[in-house]
Amino acid sequence: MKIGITCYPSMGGSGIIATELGIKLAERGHDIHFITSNIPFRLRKPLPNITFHQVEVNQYAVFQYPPYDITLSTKIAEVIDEYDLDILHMHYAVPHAVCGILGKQMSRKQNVKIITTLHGTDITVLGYDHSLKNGIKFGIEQSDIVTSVSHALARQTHEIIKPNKDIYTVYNFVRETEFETKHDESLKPYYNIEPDEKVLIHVSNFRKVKRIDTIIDTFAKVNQEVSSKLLLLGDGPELMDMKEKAREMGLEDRILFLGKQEWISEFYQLADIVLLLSEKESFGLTLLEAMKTGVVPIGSDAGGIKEVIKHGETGYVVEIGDSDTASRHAIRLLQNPKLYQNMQDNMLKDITERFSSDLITDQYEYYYKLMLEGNYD
Ligand code: GMT
Repeated sequence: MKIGITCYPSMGGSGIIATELGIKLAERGHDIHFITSNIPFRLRKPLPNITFHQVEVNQYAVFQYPPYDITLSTKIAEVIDEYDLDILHMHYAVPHAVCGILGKQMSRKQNVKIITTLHGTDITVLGYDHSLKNGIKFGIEQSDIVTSVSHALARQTHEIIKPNKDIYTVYNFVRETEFETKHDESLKPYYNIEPDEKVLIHVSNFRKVKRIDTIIDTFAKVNQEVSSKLLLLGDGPELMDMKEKAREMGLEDRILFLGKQEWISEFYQLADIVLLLSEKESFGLTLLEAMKTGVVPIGSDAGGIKEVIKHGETGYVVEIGDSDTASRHAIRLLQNPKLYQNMQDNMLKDITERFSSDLITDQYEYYYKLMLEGNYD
C-alpha cells in the first residue's frame, strides 16, 4: 500500500507512534510518505520505502499567522497525486484530520482513504475549546476510520465531542529494537548516583496535566525511607516552578533535571521505578517504553493508564494526586526484591502479549485493508 502519514515531528508521543508505525509498515514493504513540517525525530537515518515531504510554511507581511493548515493540505494533495497514495493516516485531530480531508478534496484522486488516530490532548484538552470543537468533530466524522489509543480516550471523545462515528481502540506500542530489556548502572557515576541508591524516573513535556508536583512529593516520601535519586527528563512550562519546589524542599541534590533527551532508553536502563501521575493521560507511552526496558511503573488513575498497567500485577495505579499511596507502593517495591522481580516478570510478559509492535501494526493494517475494500460504515 502507498500510505501518507502526517504527525507532529517534534518529541511527543503522537509523533513517536506515527513514526514508529511508519517504520514498521516500511519494513513490511509498504511505501511510506511522511508529510510533516520537519523530519520526525525518531526517523534518525534514511530507510528503504520511506520518503519525507517537508511542509514549508511561508511568511508574508500580510499574514498575522502563517497558514500551516492550508500549506499542509496543499502538500498532502500534491503527494496524493504524485505518488498515487491509497491511504492517509493522520495523527492528532488538530489540525491534521481536517487537513487530510481538505488535501483529499484538493487532489485529483478522490478515492484515497483517511484514517485518523486520536492521541489524547487533541480531545481531552482541545475538545473543550469552543473555537476548535466543531472542527474536531468534522475531522472525526469525515475520516473513513477513526482510532484512539485507549478505550478511555474513545469514551471521552464520545462524551466531549459527541461525533456520529465509531471509534476503534488500537493501543500504542514500542519498537522492540529501540528499547532493549536491560538494567545497566554504568551511567550512575556520570550523574553522581551512588551504586546503592535507587533511581526513580519521570519523562514528560512538563505541562500542568503531568502533575510533576505529585511526582516530587512522592519522591520526597520515598527518599525518606530508601536512599534514592529522581531523574526528571523533559522541558516545558512547569520546569522552573518544579525546580523551585525541589529547592524549597531541600531536594536539589537528589532530583536531577536533565532537560530534553533524545536517547532516553539509557536513562530507563538506570531506573528502578517509572512514575506517571498525570491528571489526564490517554495512554502514557513513556510508561510502555520504560516497562519494555524492565522498569516497574506507578501511574495515576487517569485516562488510559490503567489499561496499560494492571494494578497489583504489572505495576500500581493510584488516585490522581495521591503521593502517599504512590510512595508506599514504591517503597515496598524497592525494599522487596522478590516482589519487584515478580512484578517485572508479569509486566514483561503482559506487554509482549498486548503491546508488541507486530500485533499493533497488524491491527492498523487490518483497518487499512477494510478501508480499501470499502468494508466499513
Ligand atoms: O503527553 C503529551 O502531552 C503529548 C501527547 C502527544 O500528542 O504527543 O501525548 C499524547 O499521545 C501519546 C501517544 O498516543 C499518549 O501516550 C499520551 O498519553 C497522550 N498525552 C495525553 O493524553 C496527555
